[in-house]
Amino acid sequence: MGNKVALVTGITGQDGAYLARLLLDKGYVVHGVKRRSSSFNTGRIDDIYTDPFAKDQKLHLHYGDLTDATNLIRLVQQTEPDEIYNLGAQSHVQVSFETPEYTANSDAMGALRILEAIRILGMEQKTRFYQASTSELYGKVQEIPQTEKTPFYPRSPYAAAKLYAYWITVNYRESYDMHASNGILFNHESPLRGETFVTRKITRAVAAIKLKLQDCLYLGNLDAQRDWGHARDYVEGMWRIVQHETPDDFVLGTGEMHTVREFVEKAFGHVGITIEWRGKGVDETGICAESGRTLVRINERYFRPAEVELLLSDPTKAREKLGWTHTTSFEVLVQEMVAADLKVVAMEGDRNDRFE
Ligand code: NDP
Ligand code: GDR
Repeated sequence: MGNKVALVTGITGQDGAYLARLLLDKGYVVHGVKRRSSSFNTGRIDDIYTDPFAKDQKLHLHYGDLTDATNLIRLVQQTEPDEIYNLGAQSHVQVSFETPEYTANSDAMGALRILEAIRILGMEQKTRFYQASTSELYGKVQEIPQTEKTPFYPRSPYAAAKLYAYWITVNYRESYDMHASNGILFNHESPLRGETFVTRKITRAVAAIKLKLQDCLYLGNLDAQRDWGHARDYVEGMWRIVQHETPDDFVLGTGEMHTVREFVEKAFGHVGITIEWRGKGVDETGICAESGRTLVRINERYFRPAEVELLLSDPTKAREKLGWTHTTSFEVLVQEMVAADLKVVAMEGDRNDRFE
């Protein structure tokens, strides 16, 4: 038997970069879809894409976009994948309030376009499909902790678009006997996390403040609670979902949650700064206990029109059926991200204010 072939949308993102490494390590030929961009957007995978012309190159990149059905059909036809991982998305919840239609087009219709490509090409029995579903589907709290059976209540255009993608995946599985599965993944982070998600925004700022390149970190809702794991663990979970004999939907998470405030305290703690909180609501500030300087302030622009206050997973099904569990603790995750950003920020110098 030859190498298995995987097609990955969103390969230039955080999860795409970790998943591509995992699949290459397992001997796959990996085809990744990258968007045309006016500047380089392959920074996260450059180290595994060193020589595109090498004879034994197992990673291939193709231009494409989830909003372009013709492109997706052609890519599926050309690459004949055994497995498709649909990780591509406009993935920022707050940005989705500003670009709701585009978010629906890429995140909801994108999933449909790939499923249709598989069907149009008659590949329902050959190609397995993974949809990057999200704990954002749970939105407004209906039940804690959240399982595969917890009702959904999306709270953003992003979550509403992902709700469609979730159900169309279930529907194609039931209608056309396809191996199509959803991973309902809780927040997962890493040094490769996008700079405008809260964890990376915090660890970058902590590094820049420590290196005296930034004065203050501006945040929104400090009380939000999230179930944060490491992306490396979660791409292993995605792969296991696709290998599972029967297609199904699985929650992946740590079963532990923390507030944004705790994340801030932990991150500063790793560079030897103790944060003391003063005031309430928009007037709350984080003060450096050692120097008395104000290092954290609240800015209303980071509050969302509708907030998801807390997310907490119950990943029992994944543990029992897939043998999957997270291996990186919250403590180690924060430490790894701060350590990585100390290096990144030192190299980039005083340009950190771009990442608000
Ligand atoms: P990122 O934002 O880091 O990556 C998103 C990827 O999608 C990038 O490669 C991006 O390209 C690509 N993309 C965006 N729009 C399009 C489009 N129209 N056509 C093709 N590709 C596009 O996200 P993550 O890696 O963190 O997440 C991966 C997936 O998992 C996403 O679908 C996300 O919604 C979902 N998810 C993420 C969770 C998390 O905590 N990280 C939790 C649950 C679900 P470019 O690099 O050019 O911007
Ligand atoms: P989330 O991640 O919305 O959970 O979506 P994000 O890190 O953006 O926000 C987490 C929580 O932190 C609060 N917050 C802030 N968020 C940002 N980005 N910037 C701030 O300054 C800030 N201050 C407080 C937010 O209000 C929120 O409550 C992520 C994405 O990866 C999705 O694609 C994915 O589906 C979900 O995780 C699971």
